[in-house]
Amino acid sequence: MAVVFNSNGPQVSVEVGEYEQFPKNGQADTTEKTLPKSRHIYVVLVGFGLLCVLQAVLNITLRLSHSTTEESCPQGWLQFSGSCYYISSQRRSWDNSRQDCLQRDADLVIIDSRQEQAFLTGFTKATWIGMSDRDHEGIWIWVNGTPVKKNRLGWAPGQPDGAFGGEDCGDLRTMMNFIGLNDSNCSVRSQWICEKIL
Ligand SMILES: [Ca+2]
Ligand SMILES: [Ca+2]
Repeated sequence: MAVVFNSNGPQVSVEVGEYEQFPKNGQADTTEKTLPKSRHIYVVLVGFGLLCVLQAVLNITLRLSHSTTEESCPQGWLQFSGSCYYISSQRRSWDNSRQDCLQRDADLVIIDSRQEQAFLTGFTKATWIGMSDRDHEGIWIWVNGTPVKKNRLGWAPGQPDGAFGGEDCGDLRTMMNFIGLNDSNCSVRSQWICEKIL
């Protein structure tokens, strides 16, 4: 009897001990859980606030960069792929055309690609562009000193032909059966295209 009672005694006391500890732990857990929850909400709110600030900064910088690229070309100039183009309505010699471009903080157009050539084709029947072979006959140089890559651009049929005892200045033609680059007499009066790189 006494042994059983004794052996049950510790069991009971252990059970009681466990029951007593459970609610304590449970209470402790709930109080510990509510604190991190409020901290969690605080962190989320601060994070959200920071995201809003970031978004606002991004919007402002995007609008600024967008507006600067939009306003970069002077009025009356065309924009294409990072350059501004002025197409004259007057007609002048190649040298006087270039002078006009230089006065506009630009130079006669340098055509770097077939895409650029395609964009500039069709505005006029003939327009001066910034290439010549004055220094060495047959060696075409752009106004910035770089060589003209003849095969990368589209020449008008049979051009350059150095007709009429030498044609040292380049123009761009858009005429019936005569579309593309051509060499022409530098003193001929033509329209011209200035290019300003953004
Ligand atoms: Ca160009
Ligand atoms: Ca020619």
